[in-house]
Amino acid sequence: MTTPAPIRVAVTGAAGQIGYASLFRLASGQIFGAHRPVILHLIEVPPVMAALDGIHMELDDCAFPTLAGVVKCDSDHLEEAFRDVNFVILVGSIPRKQGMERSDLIRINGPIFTNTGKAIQAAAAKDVRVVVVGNPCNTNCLIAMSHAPDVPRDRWFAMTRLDQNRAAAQLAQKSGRPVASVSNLAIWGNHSSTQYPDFVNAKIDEKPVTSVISDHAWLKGDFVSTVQQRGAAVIKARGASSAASAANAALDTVKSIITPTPAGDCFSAAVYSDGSYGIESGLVTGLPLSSDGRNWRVLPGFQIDDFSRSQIDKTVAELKQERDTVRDLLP
Ligand code: NAX
Repeated sequence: MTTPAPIRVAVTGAAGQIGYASLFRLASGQIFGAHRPVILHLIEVPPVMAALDGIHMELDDCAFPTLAGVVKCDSDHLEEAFRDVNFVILVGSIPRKQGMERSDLIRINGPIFTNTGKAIQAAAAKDVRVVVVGNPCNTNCLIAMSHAPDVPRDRWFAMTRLDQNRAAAQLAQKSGRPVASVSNLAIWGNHSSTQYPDFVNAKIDEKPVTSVISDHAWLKGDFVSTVQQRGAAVIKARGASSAASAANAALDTVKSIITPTPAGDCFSAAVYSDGSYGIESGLVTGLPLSSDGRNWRVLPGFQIDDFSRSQIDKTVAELKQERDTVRDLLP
């Protein structure tokens, strides 16, 4: 059997908590298959480059048969960093600190994504796909893609998968069913406390969640708010923000993009809106998606009742506000 060409995967913020928790699974063959060699491009800010040497040693020490190479680059040399990469996971950014407003974070992290978008356009492989994790991920994705107009819009994703996974876990626990029985679970809007985890269209054992869980007040109340506030709850309990679960969700996103979505199911990611479901076009918003393994589409036919509409409108309004905050960063 001939060995397939290696896939090049770049991770920014590679020495941070999410980066570190992602690299070993990317290198191990779990994500792209046991026979697909992987070359990792590890990207960090210059003061943190020494830490990448240690991570490189650890990757070597795993002796993964699928790891075909490691490229280390600092963020002052982004074109070199993204040279010929097929997948990019953009984690590198400053996490929100206590007392920091969301608008402060946008102004600090937004500029990182202008240069990143330009460098991806200049250097990445023609088939590049990009998953933005660094917050505010929807708006950062919008900034990066706006600076890479030659990279088709359907290659850009912002991560709402952690929210999908969190929501699935809550529904499974409430219904007493295994998490694998939960399907068709969409996250609408922004990856923030306004996001809407859609229980109306979700299913448990192929049946509508609303018919399996009779406590509809819980669905509209605690369920939605628990998912919206889960990141803050993890920080409070752990003293640090979600890391392994966030890395897991980033890798789930990659797998969902490259794997056909089962019939009757969807996966959640934020993508460039085309006006579907009455959401203004030109925003990066969470939508229900389906992939055939190469291309994806927004799934039609999701039922939007009055409750869902009001939730979606609220989170989309926040996305518009974020876009307006960074207008000067959008060419
Ligand atoms: P860490 O502070 O542990 O790691 C971030 C890393 O990025 C650091 O090592 C830093 O040196 C590096 N970095 C900063 N600027 C960079 C640049 N310009 N180029 C390359 N690297 C750069 O944070 P971590 O916990 O890993 O979180 C990273 C980002 O993910 C944050 O923005 C965080 O808010 C976001 N998250 C997004 C989630 C999502 O669901 N979309 C959930 C988890 C997480 O909160």
